[in-house]
Amino acid sequence: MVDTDHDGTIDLAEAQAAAGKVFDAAETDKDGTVDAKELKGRLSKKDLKAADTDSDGTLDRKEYLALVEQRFKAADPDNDGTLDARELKFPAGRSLLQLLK
Ligand SMILES: [Ca+2]
Ligand SMILES: [Ca+2]
Ligand SMILES: [Ca+2]
Repeated sequence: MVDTDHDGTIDLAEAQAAAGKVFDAAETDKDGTVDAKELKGRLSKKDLKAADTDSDGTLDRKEYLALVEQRFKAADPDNDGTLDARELKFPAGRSLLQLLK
């Protein structure tokens, strides 16, 4: 689903496109941000706080996508700019996928 060009790997653009859709779907009260309730367990309280760079208790789209980029980089230890199935199975890859579905 995330792998829109079907090459078997996920690049950052695909991850951010998927994350943007998740953000829009999760953002049910249309106030422009997602709070813990809207995130439905995708993020722990601690992770939400760490990603909430303006400390307003919620994540706006920019904060959400910045977190996706950060997790993408953490999940890409060979630094080739794509995540293959093997990389996605590691904890860092799985924590990225949580933000994409
Ligand atoms: Ca909201
Ligand atoms: Ca915020
Ligand atoms: Ca890689």
